[in-house]
Amino acid sequence: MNSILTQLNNLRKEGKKSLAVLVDPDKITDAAHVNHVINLIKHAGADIVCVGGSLLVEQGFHNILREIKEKCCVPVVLFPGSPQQISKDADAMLFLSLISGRNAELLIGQHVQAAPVLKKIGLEVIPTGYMIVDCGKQTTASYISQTFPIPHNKPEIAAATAMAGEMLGLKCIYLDGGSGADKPVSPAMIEAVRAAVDIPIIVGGGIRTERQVQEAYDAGADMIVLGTVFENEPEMLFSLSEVKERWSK
Ligand code: 1GP
Repeated sequence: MNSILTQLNNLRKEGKKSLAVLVDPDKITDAAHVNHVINLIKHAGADIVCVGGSLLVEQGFHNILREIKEKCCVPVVLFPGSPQQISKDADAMLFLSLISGRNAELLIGQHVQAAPVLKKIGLEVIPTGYMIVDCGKQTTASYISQTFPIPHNKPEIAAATAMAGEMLGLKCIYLDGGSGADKPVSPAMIEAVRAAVDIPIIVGGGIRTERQVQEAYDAGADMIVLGTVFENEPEMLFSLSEVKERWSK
């Protein structure tokens, strides 16, 4: 089977889009809830399940991940908030370098701790330039990382940052307004980043409506990530993923 990164690159070449749902293991309360989430993912057309969070306080991460992997038919990709969220049960991991910030631990420090473990378990790593964007309120990702987000109305900063990330060898860019953002990353910023780099662009944070999904795809996002809307109104996944199907036709 192709690696997840190869799949993303191939879809991009074919002009197709993808949709990921983000599952925060802390927000899944019991087995019935896990099953409900898995059923929705199966039937609503998500391409990838991302699992992780900036701050996990419950102990269920590895069990929930295993259960999702066993029962779900789509690839499971780790979106880790720390090296504790590494697992051989996933299909791949976004190896996040927080290039919008200047916190050395999140640019290279935690990677040094994680690298030997990742090598040992043989997990696919996707070197990802992670960029936190100010989308209306301070988010957990921004607070926990102790970094300033890129200002919402500064697409040129985002473009230059993404460009530097690509030049450093990163293989995709994740523009993130942060979980529960008031508004998504602007189409103008996505367009500027799209024009600046030739690698897949993932966009998440604050995306809740068909129009926002459409705008992100139109602006150049290759994959969008839905977290909060999936937690609060899981059935919305059906209509939001239809936008992807329509776009890709
Ligand atoms: C957060 O991009 C993800 O890192 C998803 O954000 O929860 O706002 O959908 P939401």
